[in-house]
Amino acid sequence: TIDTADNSQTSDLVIVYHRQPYEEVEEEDGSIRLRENTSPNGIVPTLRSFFADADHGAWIAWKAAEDTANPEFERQIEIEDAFGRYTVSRLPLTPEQVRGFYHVTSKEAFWPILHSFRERYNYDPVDWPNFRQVNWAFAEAAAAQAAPGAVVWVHDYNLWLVPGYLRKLRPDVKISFFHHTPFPAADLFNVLPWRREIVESLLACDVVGFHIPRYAVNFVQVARSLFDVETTGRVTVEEALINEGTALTERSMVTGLLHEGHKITVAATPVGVDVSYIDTCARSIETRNRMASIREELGESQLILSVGRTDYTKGGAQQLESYERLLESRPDLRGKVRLMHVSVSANRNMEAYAEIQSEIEQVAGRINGRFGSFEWQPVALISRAVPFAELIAYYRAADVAWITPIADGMNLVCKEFVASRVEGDGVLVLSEFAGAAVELDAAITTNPLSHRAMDMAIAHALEMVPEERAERMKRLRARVEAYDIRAWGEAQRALLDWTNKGKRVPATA
Ligand code: GDG
Repeated sequence: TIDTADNSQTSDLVIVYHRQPYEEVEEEDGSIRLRENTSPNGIVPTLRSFFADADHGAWIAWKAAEDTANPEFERQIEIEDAFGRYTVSRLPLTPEQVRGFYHVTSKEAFWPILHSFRERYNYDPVDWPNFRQVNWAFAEAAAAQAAPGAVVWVHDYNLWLVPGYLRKLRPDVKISFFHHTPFPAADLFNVLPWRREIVESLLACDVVGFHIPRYAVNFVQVARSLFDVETTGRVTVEEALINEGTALTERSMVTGLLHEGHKITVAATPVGVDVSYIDTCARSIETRNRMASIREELGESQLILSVGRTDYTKGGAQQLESYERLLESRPDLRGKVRLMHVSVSANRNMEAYAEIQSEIEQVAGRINGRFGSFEWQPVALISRAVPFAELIAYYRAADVAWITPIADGMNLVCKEFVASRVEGDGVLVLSEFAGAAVELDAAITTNPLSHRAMDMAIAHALEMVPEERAERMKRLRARVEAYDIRAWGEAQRALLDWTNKGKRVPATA
């Protein structure tokens, strides 16, 4: 246990998120400058905004040891920005630690199970003691920063063991954990041999959060399969999360667990996008000019847009195959439609991702070879990251956004597309296996594992009459605007306040 009387523990909100809140860039003279993360659409700015409510905050992230070997490296830096003052603790991790904890255990063992790809699950290379060590380091760093009774907010499966360790080090703090991925049912989750250790750690939290009710329901089922837990509340899922057209819909969920006398709130709060930022960007003169030139180049052709990380969960190859079938069965569409397929790899050095990348390149190459001509290229495959402002111009210029992951915790791309359609037109085709599908009932939902469903959905999208497009987009926009990133922030605050209510009572009360 860490002594809470130590004055260095001054933060009443500690965020444990693997990435730093700012990017470090090296200037020409070799000095290091901090700058905003280049993807303004991420959740990092939202997480930082929580510090506005804290007297002092802290953020725990990791940093590659080759950078931290520099004698001038500061393990802790103090940041003061628009949201207030906070400390960023940077844990130096060696390349072996990063590989073991992130690339192997998180990406090869956990990721496939979380997304129901049992056959991709790779157990053998896992170095479990290494995973424990890295999680312990995060827990220790959080414990060292947290003021008595502070809230510690931990993000994602790569830090699953942090809550349990932290609870031992600091019984006084309130712990909230948010999952950005799906959470599978017991038949699948319990494939993990570390299941008891992981779930016991999660049961040390005060709040365990997910995007949608299905994942919360699955977590409760897993917890009940492994421990003697009682359920303490059940609610009917709010209407905004019940789309009959998806495989992920749940109608009610348990909201509380009791484990060894400790209460855990289970919550489903779907993350949204920064609608006001996207709106401003979409309406800017630069975006409108860029969009006009994209449309001019297209001529009479319809543009189908697909955006996602290169990952087997995102279903890129299956989608391209559906496009190939479309061009095969509908000669009238040849020369009249183009697919822009943006597939950016975040983990180039991992074999599984290199494989999927080459599969995508192969199918795209085959389509262009079979159907393309000097004047018309059916697929434009983009494998490098497109700047966000450029992406918004494509979102605006597209006729159809075709987003068909095999499994996806939420999927923000489809919400960004909707937020960009300020003129109220455009069609969204969305996989029923993306968390977002339970909210977006006005999209054309489809099953990416069914050829027929995929082929019918894209054909329907290309032929949809303007009235139906406008009516669906209106409903989509209402939903995306109402449940934006700020609404998600409010929902988190409400949960954290609930957690924290003991501390908020004035000392005189
Ligand atoms: C995880 C969960 C959950 C993509 N290509 C480019 C680009 N992007 C941006 C998009 C979007 C983000 O990346 C991708 O977010 P997603 O939500 O679609 O997917 P994951 O990366 O898998 O995120 C997911 C999310 O966490 C949040 O909880 O929704 O289910 O898997 O914002 O715009 N951005 C730029 N250029 C690109 O080429 N600038």
